[in-house]
Amino acid sequence: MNTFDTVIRNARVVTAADIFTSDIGIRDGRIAALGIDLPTGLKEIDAKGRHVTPGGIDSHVHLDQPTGDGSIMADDFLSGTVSAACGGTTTVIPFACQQKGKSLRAAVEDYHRRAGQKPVIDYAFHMIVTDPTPEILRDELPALIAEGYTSFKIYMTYDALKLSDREILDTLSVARSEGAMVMLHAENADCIAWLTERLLAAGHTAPRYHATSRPMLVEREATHRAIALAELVDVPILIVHVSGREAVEQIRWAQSNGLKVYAETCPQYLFLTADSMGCDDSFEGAKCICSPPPRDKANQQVIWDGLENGSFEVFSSDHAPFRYDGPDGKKAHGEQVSFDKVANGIPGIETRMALLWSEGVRTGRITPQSFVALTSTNAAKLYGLYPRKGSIAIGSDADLVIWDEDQTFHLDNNRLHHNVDYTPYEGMHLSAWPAMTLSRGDVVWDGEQPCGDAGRGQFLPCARPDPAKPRRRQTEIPL
Ligand code: DUC
Ligand code: ZN
Ligand code: ZN
Repeated sequence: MNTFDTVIRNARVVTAADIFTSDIGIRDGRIAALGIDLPTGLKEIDAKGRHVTPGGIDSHVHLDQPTGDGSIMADDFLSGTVSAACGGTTTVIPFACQQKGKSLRAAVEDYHRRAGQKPVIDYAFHMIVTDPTPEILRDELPALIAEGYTSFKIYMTYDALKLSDREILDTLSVARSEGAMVMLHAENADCIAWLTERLLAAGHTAPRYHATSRPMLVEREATHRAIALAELVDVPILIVHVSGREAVEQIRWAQSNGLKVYAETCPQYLFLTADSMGCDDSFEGAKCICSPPPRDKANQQVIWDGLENGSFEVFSSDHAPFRYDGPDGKKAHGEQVSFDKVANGIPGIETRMALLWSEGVRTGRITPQSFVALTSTNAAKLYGLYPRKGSIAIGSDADLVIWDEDQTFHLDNNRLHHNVDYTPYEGMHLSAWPAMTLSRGDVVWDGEQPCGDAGRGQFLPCARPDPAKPRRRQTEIPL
């Protein structure tokens, strides 16, 4: 009788802590053994000479999320998860967004319907809290956290989404008492509105002015304020999509003063600049409109430094997929539309892992172990999925990536599987791509074809994350 369903032979196994050569024995979708010369499996995979990492956890993606501005996201839970799997990601955490005036539970139920029988890899949900009424804070939010939705995002900008400082305090307070992880989108709404009004009045409407309307200081100010609000409530927070130096400085200050402030960054802040949104007034720059906007080369270096020195816990894609051509995407309101009306977001779910392996690990900027921590393990811990996800350990799900580092190529959108008609990283030189992705032991990408069945992905209720525990400092404030 065969002991294992699958054995991966001679893998160069990478975890967040170690690198070692081992066979990986998989049974019933889980890692059952690590060792040399394991018994034969029903299926044998030769990984000699290849790094094998935990499958990626992309803990910041937007799939089939209603936008309310006339645009429609190009990827749903099928195309988005297929694309993720082909790029080495085996778990995604998209957002169930509350609509102001409606219940949070309705958003979660709607999102489960949207996922339906589509996902090819496992998934959990973050919530987005946009309307923290006393009832929602007292009843719905605690109940949803108890059911496994243990993280939520708060926006400090966008009229349809943002909370006031007072509402943020009330919501952080519930996160503290219920043990949830809070993600913050830190940009100052009034500064952006003021700048946008002036730019438009001066006729500066082209996509590139998106960056001018959201300079680094609006992110710095909001990051500082988010940290102060969290310090007041004594609750950990995670600042999402950090774009450059001034925000990193706020985060480093908080971390070095003992505050539990975690941070996420994304490929666009390593590989794009504000110039990617155009140096002239052509609409093409709309392809790279995202918030916060990419900055400049010096800020890219600060983000690299932060990945290296531990300022960042998470490297996610912030995949927010809109097509360039067609009636639903970047051109939903035509090419003459002002920058503030262009669908906001860029695709990146499939390219995240290979970009960081190629430009981070292969260049020696970060270690393979840091790569694993940043793309998988830390997200599993921060969002209550560890150790089922995020590791290569006995008992963990057999979510694995076998890396091909023999090929070098220029990225071409035609090789990607998302439903977007461009990639912001077109033409970039890559020196690694997943040779194979396994999700719970099933091959979902074989190096040439996606091969996971729709609906095989499982919903993952999340535990209350340890990193969300407050410091419980001594204070006279009745928290
Ligand atoms: N924030 C995100 O997290 N994604 C897309 C746009 C935005 O503002
Ligand atoms: Zn955001
Ligand atoms: Zn996002």
